[in-house]
Amino acid sequence: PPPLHRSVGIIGAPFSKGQSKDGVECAPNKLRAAGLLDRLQQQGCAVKDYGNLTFENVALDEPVNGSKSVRTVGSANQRLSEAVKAVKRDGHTAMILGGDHSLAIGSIHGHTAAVGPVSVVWVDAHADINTPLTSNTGNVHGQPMSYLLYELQSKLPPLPNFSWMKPCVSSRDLVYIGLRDVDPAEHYIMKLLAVKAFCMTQVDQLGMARVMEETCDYLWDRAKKPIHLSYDIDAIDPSITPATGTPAVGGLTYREGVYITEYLYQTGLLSAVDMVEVNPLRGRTEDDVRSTVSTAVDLLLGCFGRRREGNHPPDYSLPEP
Ligand code: B3U
Ligand code: MN
Ligand code: MN
Repeated sequence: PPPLHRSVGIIGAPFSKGQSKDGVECAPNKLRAAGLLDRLQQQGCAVKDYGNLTFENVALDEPVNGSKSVRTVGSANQRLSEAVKAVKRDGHTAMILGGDHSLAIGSIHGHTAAVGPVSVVWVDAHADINTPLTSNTGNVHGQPMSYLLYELQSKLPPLPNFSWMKPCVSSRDLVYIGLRDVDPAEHYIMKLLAVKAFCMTQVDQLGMARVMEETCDYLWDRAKKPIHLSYDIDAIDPSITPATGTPAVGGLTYREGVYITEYLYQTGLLSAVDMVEVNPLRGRTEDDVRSTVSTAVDLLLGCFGRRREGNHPPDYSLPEP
Protein backbone atom coordinates (compact mmCIF):
# COMPACT_ATOMS: atom_id res chain seq x y z
CA PRO A 1 0.00 0.00 0.00
CA PRO A 2 1.11 3.59 -0.64
CA PRO A 3 2.46 5.57 2.31
CA LEU A 4 -0.07 7.17 4.62
CA HIS A 5 1.79 10.44 4.29
CA ARG A 6 0.84 12.30 1.16
CA SER A 7 0.87 15.89 0.20
CA VAL A 8 -2.27 17.41 -1.23
CA GLY A 9 -2.59 20.75 -2.98
CA ILE A 10 -6.12 22.13 -2.80
CA ILE A 11 -7.53 24.49 -5.42
CA GLY A 12 -10.95 26.06 -4.91
CA ALA A 13 -12.75 26.65 -8.21
CA PRO A 14 -15.98 28.51 -7.35
CA PHE A 15 -17.25 28.44 -10.90
CA SER A 16 -20.85 27.90 -12.00
CA LYS A 17 -21.23 29.17 -15.58
CA GLY A 18 -21.06 25.70 -17.11
CA GLN A 19 -24.70 25.33 -16.09
CA SER A 20 -27.51 27.67 -15.09
CA LYS A 21 -28.21 27.10 -11.38
CA ASP A 22 -26.68 29.34 -8.73
CA GLY A 23 -25.00 27.74 -5.75
CA VAL A 24 -22.21 25.42 -6.97
CA GLU A 25 -19.79 28.34 -6.56
CA CYS A 26 -20.36 28.11 -2.77
CA ALA A 27 -19.14 24.52 -2.55
CA PRO A 28 -15.37 25.03 -2.11
CA ASN A 29 -15.87 27.06 1.08
CA LYS A 30 -18.61 24.72 2.33
CA LEU A 31 -16.29 21.75 1.92
CA ARG A 32 -13.53 23.57 3.81
CA ALA A 33 -16.00 24.65 6.53
CA ALA A 34 -16.97 20.98 6.98
CA GLY A 35 -13.43 20.33 8.24
CA LEU A 36 -11.84 18.95 5.08
CA LEU A 37 -8.34 20.33 5.75
CA ASP A 38 -8.16 19.35 9.44
CA ARG A 39 -9.36 15.87 8.69
CA LEU A 40 -6.84 15.41 5.86
CA GLN A 41 -4.08 16.48 8.26
CA GLN A 42 -5.38 14.15 10.97
CA GLN A 43 -5.06 11.22 8.60
CA GLY A 44 -1.44 12.04 7.84
CA CYS A 45 -1.61 14.29 4.78
CA ALA A 46 0.50 17.38 4.36
CA VAL A 47 -2.01 19.96 3.12
CA LYS A 48 -1.35 23.09 1.11
CA ASP A 49 -4.41 25.21 0.36
CA TYR A 50 -3.85 27.33 -2.74
CA GLY A 51 -7.12 29.19 -2.00
CA ASN A 52 -9.95 29.97 -4.38
CA LEU A 53 -9.35 31.04 -7.95
CA THR A 54 -11.12 34.15 -9.18
CA PHE A 55 -12.70 34.15 -12.59
CA GLU A 56 -13.47 36.95 -15.00
CA ASN A 57 -17.01 37.45 -16.20
CA VAL A 58 -16.68 37.92 -19.94
CA ALA A 59 -19.08 40.62 -21.11
CA LEU A 60 -21.37 39.97 -24.08
CA ASP A 61 -20.87 36.22 -23.83
CA GLU A 62 -23.59 35.31 -26.34
CA PRO A 63 -24.36 31.62 -26.96
CA VAL A 64 -22.14 29.85 -29.50
CA ASN A 65 -23.96 27.15 -31.46
CA GLY A 66 -26.51 27.18 -28.62
CA SER A 67 -23.91 26.65 -25.89
CA LYS A 68 -24.03 29.18 -23.08
CA SER A 69 -21.22 31.28 -21.53
CA VAL A 70 -18.59 29.61 -23.70
CA ARG A 71 -16.11 32.51 -23.43
CA THR A 72 -16.47 32.71 -19.65
CA VAL A 73 -16.05 28.95 -19.32
CA GLY A 74 -13.02 29.04 -21.65
CA SER A 75 -11.22 31.74 -19.71
CA ALA A 76 -12.02 30.16 -16.31
CA ASN A 77 -10.63 26.84 -17.48
CA GLN A 78 -7.47 28.48 -18.80
CA ARG A 79 -6.84 29.80 -15.27
CA LEU A 80 -7.65 26.48 -13.68
CA SER A 81 -5.36 24.63 -16.07
CA GLU A 82 -2.45 26.87 -15.07
CA ALA A 83 -3.26 26.44 -11.38
CA VAL A 84 -3.43 22.63 -11.59
CA LYS A 85 -0.21 22.55 -13.57
CA ALA A 86 1.50 24.59 -10.81
CA VAL A 87 0.18 22.30 -8.05
CA LYS A 88 1.46 19.24 -9.91
CA ARG A 89 4.84 20.88 -10.56
CA ASP A 90 5.02 21.55 -6.79
CA GLY A 91 4.76 17.79 -6.31
CA HIS A 92 1.31 17.51 -4.73
CA THR A 93 -1.66 15.36 -5.49
CA ALA A 94 -4.12 17.94 -6.79
CA MET A 95 -7.57 18.33 -5.24
CA ILE A 96 -9.91 20.56 -7.24
CA LEU A 97 -13.04 21.72 -5.44
CA GLY A 98 -15.75 22.80 -7.91
CA GLY A 99 -17.75 24.33 -9.13
CA ASP A 100 -19.59 22.65 -11.96
CA HIS A 101 -18.21 19.86 -14.13
CA SER A 102 -17.11 22.13 -17.00
CA LEU A 103 -14.04 22.58 -14.77
CA ALA A 104 -12.79 19.15 -15.74
CA ILE A 105 -11.61 20.72 -19.01
CA GLY A 106 -9.00 22.90 -17.31
CA SER A 107 -8.32 20.44 -14.54
CA ILE A 108 -7.48 17.50 -16.80
CA HIS A 109 -5.70 19.76 -19.29
CA GLY A 110 -3.45 21.22 -16.58
CA HIS A 111 -2.84 17.80 -15.09
CA THR A 112 -1.64 16.35 -18.41
CA ALA A 113 0.40 19.49 -19.13
CA ALA A 114 2.39 18.75 -15.96
CA VAL A 115 2.63 14.95 -15.92
CA GLY A 116 1.93 13.73 -19.47
CA PRO A 117 -0.80 11.24 -20.42
CA VAL A 118 -3.24 10.25 -17.65
CA SER A 119 -5.99 7.70 -17.12
CA VAL A 120 -9.36 9.32 -16.44
CA VAL A 121 -11.94 7.74 -14.12
CA TRP A 122 -15.18 9.69 -14.53
CA VAL A 123 -17.73 8.95 -11.81
CA ASP A 124 -21.05 10.52 -12.74
CA ALA A 125 -24.74 9.89 -13.45
CA HIS A 126 -24.04 11.66 -16.77
CA ALA A 127 -21.46 11.08 -19.49
CA ASP A 128 -20.73 14.80 -20.09
CA ILE A 129 -19.57 13.95 -23.60
CA ASN A 130 -21.98 16.03 -25.71
CA THR A 131 -20.32 18.19 -28.33
CA PRO A 132 -21.56 21.79 -28.55
CA LEU A 133 -23.49 20.60 -31.60
CA THR A 134 -25.26 17.66 -29.91
CA SER A 135 -26.12 19.34 -26.59
CA ASN A 136 -29.84 19.81 -25.94
CA THR A 137 -29.29 22.09 -22.96
CA GLY A 138 -26.40 24.28 -24.12
CA ASN A 139 -24.72 23.70 -20.75
CA VAL A 140 -20.97 23.18 -21.07
CA HIS A 141 -20.92 20.99 -17.94
CA GLY A 142 -22.56 18.35 -20.16
CA GLN A 143 -19.72 18.64 -22.73
CA PRO A 144 -16.24 18.58 -21.12
CA MET A 145 -15.19 15.10 -22.29
CA SER A 146 -15.79 16.02 -25.93
CA TYR A 147 -13.36 18.95 -25.59
CA LEU A 148 -10.71 16.71 -24.03
CA LEU A 149 -10.76 13.66 -26.31
CA TYR A 150 -8.41 13.52 -29.31
CA GLU A 151 -10.95 11.42 -31.18
CA LEU A 152 -13.69 14.10 -31.15
CA GLN A 153 -11.66 17.10 -32.31
CA SER A 154 -13.02 17.01 -35.86
CA LYS A 155 -16.56 17.21 -34.43
CA LEU A 156 -16.02 20.44 -32.47
CA PRO A 157 -16.79 23.88 -33.91
CA PRO A 158 -14.24 26.63 -33.17
CA LEU A 159 -14.88 27.93 -29.65
CA PRO A 160 -13.96 31.45 -28.49
CA ASN A 161 -11.49 31.54 -25.53
CA PHE A 162 -10.54 27.91 -26.04
CA SER A 163 -7.56 28.40 -28.35
CA TRP A 164 -5.25 27.84 -25.34
CA MET A 165 -6.34 24.24 -25.02
CA LYS A 166 -5.47 21.15 -26.99
CA PRO A 167 -7.11 17.74 -26.60
CA CYS A 168 -5.11 15.59 -24.23
CA VAL A 169 -7.02 12.36 -23.48
CA SER A 170 -7.36 9.22 -25.58
CA SER A 171 -10.76 7.49 -25.46
CA ARG A 172 -8.84 4.32 -24.57
CA ASP A 173 -7.76 5.97 -21.29
CA LEU A 174 -11.26 6.84 -20.07
CA VAL A 175 -13.57 4.77 -17.84
CA TYR A 176 -17.03 5.85 -16.72
CA ILE A 177 -18.67 4.62 -13.52
CA GLY A 178 -22.27 5.23 -12.39
CA LEU A 179 -23.95 6.36 -15.62
CA ARG A 180 -27.73 6.35 -15.78
CA ASP A 181 -28.75 9.54 -17.62
CA VAL A 182 -27.09 9.52 -21.04
CA ASP A 183 -28.39 11.43 -24.08
CA PRO A 184 -28.81 9.57 -27.42
CA ALA A 185 -25.94 11.48 -29.06
CA GLU A 186 -23.73 10.72 -26.07
CA HIS A 187 -24.62 7.04 -26.28
CA TYR A 188 -23.78 7.08 -29.98
CA ILE A 189 -20.41 8.72 -29.33
CA MET A 190 -19.56 6.22 -26.60
CA LYS A 191 -20.32 3.27 -28.88
CA LEU A 192 -18.49 4.90 -31.81
CA LEU A 193 -15.34 5.35 -29.72
CA ALA A 194 -15.86 2.11 -27.75
CA VAL A 195 -15.54 4.00 -24.47
CA LYS A 196 -15.37 1.73 -21.42
CA ALA A 197 -18.37 2.37 -19.17
CA PHE A 198 -19.70 0.73 -16.03
CA CYS A 199 -23.18 2.19 -16.04
CA MET A 200 -25.52 1.37 -13.14
CA THR A 201 -26.54 -1.86 -14.86
CA GLN A 202 -22.95 -3.13 -14.69
CA VAL A 203 -22.62 -1.91 -11.12
CA ASP A 204 -25.72 -3.98 -10.25
CA GLN A 205 -24.44 -6.95 -12.23
CA LEU A 206 -20.83 -7.09 -11.09
CA GLY A 207 -20.74 -5.28 -7.77
CA MET A 208 -18.36 -2.41 -7.14
CA ALA A 209 -15.41 -4.62 -6.17
CA ARG A 210 -15.33 -6.18 -9.62
CA VAL A 211 -16.07 -2.89 -11.33
CA MET A 212 -12.94 -1.40 -9.76
CA GLU A 213 -10.80 -4.45 -10.58
CA GLU A 214 -11.95 -4.36 -14.19
CA THR A 215 -11.51 -0.58 -14.35
CA CYS A 216 -7.85 -0.86 -13.39
CA ASP A 217 -7.21 -3.99 -15.52
CA TYR A 218 -8.59 -2.08 -18.48
CA LEU A 219 -6.63 1.12 -17.79
CA TRP A 220 -3.38 -0.72 -17.07
CA ASP A 221 -3.53 -2.99 -20.09
CA ARG A 222 -1.05 -0.80 -21.96
CA ALA A 223 0.78 1.08 -19.22
CA LYS A 224 0.17 2.35 -15.71
CA LYS A 225 -0.33 6.09 -15.85
CA PRO A 226 -1.23 8.70 -13.24
CA ILE A 227 -4.97 8.63 -12.54
CA HIS A 228 -7.26 11.63 -12.77
CA LEU A 229 -10.47 11.00 -10.82
CA SER A 230 -13.30 13.32 -11.81
CA TYR A 231 -16.03 12.81 -9.23
CA ASP A 232 -19.46 14.32 -9.86
CA ILE A 233 -21.44 14.16 -6.62
CA ASP A 234 -24.60 13.36 -8.62
CA ALA A 235 -23.15 9.88 -9.22
CA ILE A 236 -24.28 9.11 -5.67
CA ASP A 237 -27.97 8.44 -5.14
CA PRO A 238 -29.90 11.65 -4.46
CA SER A 239 -31.34 10.13 -1.28
CA ILE A 240 -27.81 10.67 0.13
CA THR A 241 -26.55 13.65 -1.90
CA PRO A 242 -29.65 15.64 -2.94
CA ALA A 243 -27.95 19.05 -3.00
CA THR A 244 -26.87 18.99 -6.63
CA GLY A 245 -28.14 20.63 -9.82
CA THR A 246 -29.32 17.60 -11.80
CA PRO A 247 -30.06 14.71 -9.43
CA ALA A 248 -30.79 11.34 -11.06
CA VAL A 249 -32.54 8.52 -9.21
CA GLY A 250 -31.00 5.06 -8.94
CA GLY A 251 -27.45 6.07 -8.11
CA LEU A 252 -24.47 4.68 -6.23
CA THR A 253 -24.82 3.93 -2.55
CA TYR A 254 -22.63 5.78 -0.08
CA ARG A 255 -20.60 2.60 0.34
CA GLU A 256 -20.12 2.05 -3.39
CA GLY A 257 -19.08 5.68 -3.75
CA VAL A 258 -16.53 5.45 -0.95
CA TYR A 259 -15.23 2.09 -2.19
CA ILE A 260 -14.19 3.74 -5.48
CA THR A 261 -12.05 6.24 -3.58
CA GLU A 262 -10.48 3.65 -1.26
CA TYR A 263 -9.64 1.41 -4.19
CA LEU A 264 -8.07 4.19 -6.26
CA TYR A 265 -6.03 5.40 -3.28
CA GLN A 266 -4.63 1.90 -2.87
CA THR A 267 -3.33 1.93 -6.45
CA GLY A 268 -0.85 4.64 -5.46
CA LEU A 269 -1.49 6.27 -8.84
CA LEU A 270 -4.10 8.86 -7.88
CA SER A 271 -2.60 12.14 -9.07
CA ALA A 272 -5.56 14.56 -9.22
CA VAL A 273 -9.15 14.54 -7.99
CA ASP A 274 -12.06 16.81 -8.95
CA MET A 275 -15.09 17.05 -6.66
CA VAL A 276 -17.83 18.84 -8.57
CA GLU A 277 -21.54 19.74 -8.67
CA VAL A 278 -22.07 20.03 -4.91
CA ASN A 279 -24.69 22.79 -4.75
CA PRO A 280 -25.48 24.01 -1.22
CA LEU A 281 -28.46 26.01 -2.54
CA ARG A 282 -30.23 23.00 -4.04
CA GLY A 283 -31.12 20.91 -1.00
CA ARG A 284 -34.67 21.22 0.35
CA THR A 285 -33.53 21.17 3.97
CA GLU A 286 -30.43 21.90 6.02
CA ASP A 287 -30.01 18.15 6.42
CA ASP A 288 -30.02 17.67 2.63
CA VAL A 289 -27.10 20.07 2.35
CA ARG A 290 -25.27 18.64 5.35
CA SER A 291 -25.54 15.10 4.04
CA THR A 292 -24.36 16.11 0.56
CA VAL A 293 -21.38 18.11 1.83
CA SER A 294 -20.31 15.50 4.37
CA THR A 295 -20.51 12.74 1.77
CA ALA A 296 -18.36 14.80 -0.60
CA VAL A 297 -15.82 15.28 2.22
CA ASP A 298 -15.81 11.54 2.98
CA LEU A 299 -15.20 10.76 -0.70
CA LEU A 300 -12.27 13.17 -0.75
CA LEU A 301 -10.84 11.70 2.47
CA GLY A 302 -11.11 8.25 0.92
CA CYS A 303 -8.97 9.45 -2.00
CA PHE A 304 -6.25 10.43 0.46
CA GLY A 305 -5.96 7.33 2.57
CA ARG A 306 -8.92 7.23 4.91
CA ARG A 307 -9.90 3.63 5.59
CA ARG A 308 -13.12 2.48 7.14
CA GLU A 309 -11.14 -0.07 9.18
CA GLY A 310 -9.54 2.94 10.91
CA ASN A 311 -6.23 4.73 10.55
CA HIS A 312 -3.29 5.57 12.79
CA PRO A 313 -0.21 7.69 12.25
CA PRO A 314 2.91 5.70 11.28
CA ASP A 315 4.73 6.98 14.39
CA TYR A 316 1.93 6.05 16.77
CA SER A 317 3.04 4.36 19.98
CA LEU A 318 1.05 3.14 22.96
CA PRO A 319 1.31 5.24 26.11
CA GLU A 320 3.44 3.45 28.72
CA PRO A 321 1.85 3.07 32.16
N1 B3U B 1 -26.79 15.40 -20.72
C1 B3U B 1 -27.44 16.63 -20.34
C2 B3U B 1 -27.73 16.68 -18.86
C3 B3U B 1 -26.59 16.81 -17.94
C4 B3U B 1 -25.27 16.55 -18.15
N2 B3U B 1 -24.63 16.78 -17.01
C5 B3U B 1 -25.48 17.16 -16.13
N3 B3U B 1 -26.67 17.20 -16.68
N4 B3U B 1 -25.21 17.45 -14.84
C6 B3U B 1 -26.62 17.83 -20.82
O1 B3U B 1 -26.90 18.94 -20.38
O2 B3U B 1 -25.74 17.66 -21.66
MN1 MN C 1 -20.79 15.66 -14.51
MN1 MN D 1 -23.64 14.53 -13.42
